[in-house]
Amino acid sequence: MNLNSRLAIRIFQFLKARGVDEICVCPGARNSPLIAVLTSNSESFQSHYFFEERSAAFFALGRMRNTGKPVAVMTTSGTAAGELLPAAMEAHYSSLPLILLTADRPRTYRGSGAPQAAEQVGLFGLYVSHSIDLEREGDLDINIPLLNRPLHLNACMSEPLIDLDSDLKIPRMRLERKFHSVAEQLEFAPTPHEITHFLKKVRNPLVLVGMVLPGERESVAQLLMQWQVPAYLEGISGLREDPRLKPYRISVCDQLLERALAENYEVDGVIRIGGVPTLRLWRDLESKYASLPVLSLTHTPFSGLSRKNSTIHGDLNLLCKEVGNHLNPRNIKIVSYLSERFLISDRELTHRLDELLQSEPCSESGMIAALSKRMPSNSRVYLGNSLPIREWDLVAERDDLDFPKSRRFKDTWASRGVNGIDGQVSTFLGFAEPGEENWALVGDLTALYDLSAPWILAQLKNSQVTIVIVNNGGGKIFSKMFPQVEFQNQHQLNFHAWAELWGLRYEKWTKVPGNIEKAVQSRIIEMVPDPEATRRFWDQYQILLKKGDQKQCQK
Ligand SMILES: Cc1ncc(C[n+]2csc(CCOP(=O)(O)OP(=O)(O)O)c2C)c(N)n1
Repeated sequence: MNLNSRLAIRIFQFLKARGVDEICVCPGARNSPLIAVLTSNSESFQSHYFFEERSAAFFALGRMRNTGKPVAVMTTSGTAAGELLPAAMEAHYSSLPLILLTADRPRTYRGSGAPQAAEQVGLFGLYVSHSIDLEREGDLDINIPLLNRPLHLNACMSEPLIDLDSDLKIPRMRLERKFHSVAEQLEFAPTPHEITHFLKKVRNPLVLVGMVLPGERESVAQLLMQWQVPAYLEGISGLREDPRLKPYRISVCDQLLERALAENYEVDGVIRIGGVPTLRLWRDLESKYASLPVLSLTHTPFSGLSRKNSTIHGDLNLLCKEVGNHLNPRNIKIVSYLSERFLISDRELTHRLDELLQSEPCSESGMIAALSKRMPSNSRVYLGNSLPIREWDLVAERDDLDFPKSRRFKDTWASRGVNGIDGQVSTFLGFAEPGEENWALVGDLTALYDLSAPWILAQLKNSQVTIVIVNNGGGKIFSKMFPQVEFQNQHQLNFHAWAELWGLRYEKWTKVPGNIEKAVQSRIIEMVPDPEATRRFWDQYQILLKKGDQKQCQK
């Protein structure tokens, strides 16, 4: 047996030992030795076959979020390897253990410019914990840790490429290691002094909850019920619709601090739980509210702010327990008394917002609100960047149906690591769960970015998905930011032919139907909002917010 097969076997042993069960395979000649070993061992891994590496890597992100396990994506050499960079960046900031397995020509080809020979080692820069160059099985140290971030294995394959004895099996690994969660990997230190100090000192806190992993949601809910402080819950926190949190829930994200102040609740500290929040206030904390203290409790190591703040990261189950008792208990009663009017006024504003949505059912927000109400219960929802996630947070249905027996949305997720509009459909397809209602809501440019994503659907057994494209004719997020229409890449395209290409059902909605059926077959729904209604909605919404402003001025 020559070097290639032995190296391939070693690599697969390494992956198995780290809990990898799924590999996204993008075939080419250079990675043929790896594929030959893999196909002879089809019982060891579930393989998903792609022709396009970028989609494959984004799909792997969705699988990791779905299963909680690391996933490998394997490519041939050259630009194929480079296609993995965007997903590696997203995995880095989302703390997902994506394994990038790239085949390469032998080391002697480096810098030669020979066909399909490129400088692959170090290609992913800071976005991988290690970039390991492998030419022989002995090069792969089986003890290299897999952290919650990408890892690059670069496998040099010499010719002849395939030298397998038929039906060669991957020997069982002696070292059986399980995938370690963040909590297991990190030594959990006692709560640092600055955290306890922050929690004891803050009098009028505001909590912002970003993305929380499903296994950590109950701990966060318990913490919020214990604290009873006003909390803004993003959709991807999975807690937005939790009826137990309704008494403390702030529903409208805009002008939060100004509206709180208008009701005499002067926020003197922000506590963020989970991922970096999407709402505007988070950006304002850099400038307009740069002096406001911020404490972050998060499962990723990123503070999400360039200025001074306190960030502690680890398993939120542990963190919530640890910090729960540190908010000054005397404060809890005072805070709920002081924040009462703020909460009431937010409920009034939410009520007026809901009326507005009903009066403009053909506006973009009106359609998203109606869709969220009529979606089958227990749907798994994936939200694209950038307007869909923001509009969902503002207008989607907030109240659960029959908690805890049934949930309105079983899970809600988005890729908020680097907020890219690339690979969104592929990530959603990885996130989709067989036998369940899987819904994606993405913008039109976002969909256009990932046209090859449905390729994998044919390999997903029993997975029905619904991809809703909000086709507003370009990057409409920019219409709110810049006067020049050039930013928007406006277009007149529709997605009918795209659905046809992949054999998907197609519907076009200019108004959300009163009754939405469960998906019996994967489908694409093109939602085309009325631009005039959308403009009227935003104008009216600004007026609603201004009324709050006037109240503040009067004071
Ligand atoms: C890969 C990538 N390129 C560019 C951007 C910058 N960007 C943010 S939003 C956006 C437009 C999105 O348009 P669309 O998908 O139609 O959604 P909408 O404007 O309705 O939110 C762009 C280009 C990005 N986030 N990611």
